[in-house]
Amino acid sequence: MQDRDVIVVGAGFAGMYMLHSLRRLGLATTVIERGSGVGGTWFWNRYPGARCDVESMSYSYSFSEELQQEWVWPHRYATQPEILCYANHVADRFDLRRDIVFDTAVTAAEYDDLEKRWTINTGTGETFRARYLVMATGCLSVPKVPDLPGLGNFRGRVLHTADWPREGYDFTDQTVGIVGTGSSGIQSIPLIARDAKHLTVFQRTANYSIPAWNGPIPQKRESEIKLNYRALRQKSRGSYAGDYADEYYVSILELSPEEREEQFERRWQEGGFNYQYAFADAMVSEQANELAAEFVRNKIRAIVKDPQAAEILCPKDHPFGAKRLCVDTQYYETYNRDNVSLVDIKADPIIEITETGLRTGQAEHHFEVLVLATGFDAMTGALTRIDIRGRHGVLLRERWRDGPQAYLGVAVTEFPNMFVITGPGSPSVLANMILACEQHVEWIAQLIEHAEENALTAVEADPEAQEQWARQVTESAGKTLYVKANSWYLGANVPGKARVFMPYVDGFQVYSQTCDDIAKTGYPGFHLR
Ligand code: NA7
Repeated sequence: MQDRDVIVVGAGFAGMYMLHSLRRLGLATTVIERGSGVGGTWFWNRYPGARCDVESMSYSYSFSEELQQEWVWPHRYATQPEILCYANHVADRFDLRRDIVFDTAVTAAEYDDLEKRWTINTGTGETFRARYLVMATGCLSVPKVPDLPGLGNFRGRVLHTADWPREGYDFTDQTVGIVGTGSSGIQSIPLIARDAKHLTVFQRTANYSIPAWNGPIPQKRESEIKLNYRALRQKSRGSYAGDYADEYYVSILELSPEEREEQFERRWQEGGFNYQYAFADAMVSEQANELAAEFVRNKIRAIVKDPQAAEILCPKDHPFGAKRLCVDTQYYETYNRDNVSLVDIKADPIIEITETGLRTGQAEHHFEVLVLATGFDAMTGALTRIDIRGRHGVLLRERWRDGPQAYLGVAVTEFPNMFVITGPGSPSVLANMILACEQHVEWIAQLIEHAEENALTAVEADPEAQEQWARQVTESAGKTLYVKANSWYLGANVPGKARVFMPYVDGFQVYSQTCDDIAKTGYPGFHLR
């Protein structure tokens, strides 16, 4: 049994910075990581085409001026190998590895109310004890394998985008089927199609995707950003999405039809999330949203030569942006290739996976490799699959059966001294994740420092404060169009999961300010014992 001040679970971007911050406080900290390396989500998601959808000079740590000045991002949106290389550089630069235990999955954690200690059990049999437990387990870290009848009968190779072989996979001359057209499907389809003999895409829900227009970052642009990095990071921290791009400066409904087309075209040409975040009314007005959506549909119709395929690819059953927007490179163009076919499994659902492919109501499809780009048990999956027991043995999974509740998305009643980074009820996936992680890490470190200085033995969220926070998160989301899609934001992609909108939608800047105010005023909403 190892005794530590703090155990951090997960060595992704949140866990690495948490370790660095706790060391600065002089606290004995160990990070426990399931993988054999750092990087979290970016360690596991190695599928072809995996890259971030926030610009890399923004989607990177801001806590060290030296680090952000010295690191060179080769592309506007970095690839998974580039991001993993960065994560490894950070681990080396700040000498983090000596306090990370790799290849070790946390299986259970239990709080002892008398001792005021957490006991943490792992899959390797090693046990740890700590005064504080920080869950840096990530929002998108538990792959969701769909419950497709007959999946076990398939004789070819099955690959999940979020659990990709480390050595990669060569699709050359292979026939491939892919299920799933979220970000992972949309990023990988063009590259699989390039190598495979034939690719069949099985699409249940069409998604909105905006071109990335990715490419090398021009030297001049890089120098400008580096010269102004501090100010740009400040701007990001004061923004809705934790990014320095200008946002919410145009209301679609206030524009004339000509101005509207011009604005939509401009954002389309800028690429990526600018298309969503430029418009103040895109996620609150159905009418505005429909105009933005129809512009994208018309782009799809113009790119995809087969009109029938184009219509299948046009999303019509949910508002633009209500499922996470995708950012692509040559996605729609891929459907103009001779070796790619598209099957609409909403119209003609999958009946079963067979030994050599799959069968829908109307046809039999054969392929050698099946790619599942079917997403994650998002936001809560990594927490509920661990047996986390708080005071009196209460199980977190049970407490969250009807939907997760966490005060500020950070702390849970009955689970003292446990903190969750980018947990449900915080901006998390609606913000630039790295900045969101930094904000949480700094705030949690400050709270732990406060507890240490004041000789507090237990910090716990008040049940009423937690209840009220959860209510506010739900009410705010209910005023937007985010709730009008069966998305993983709502847990709708996991059968049996409570349908609760999990991210905080009022903006990263409002959220950070609220957290700061709470810290400054003696932590109302927490019991400090
Ligand atoms: P997503 O966005 O959850 O996409 C999963 C896709 O898989 C989506 O198209 C689903 O269709 C489809 N899916 C899931 N289960 C099934 C079954 N049983 N049958 C058919 N199709 C299915 O996951 P991603 O990995 O692409 O992206 C997750 C996030 O990672 C992304 O938003 C970025 O933030 C990075 P559905 O829409 O449910 O009809």
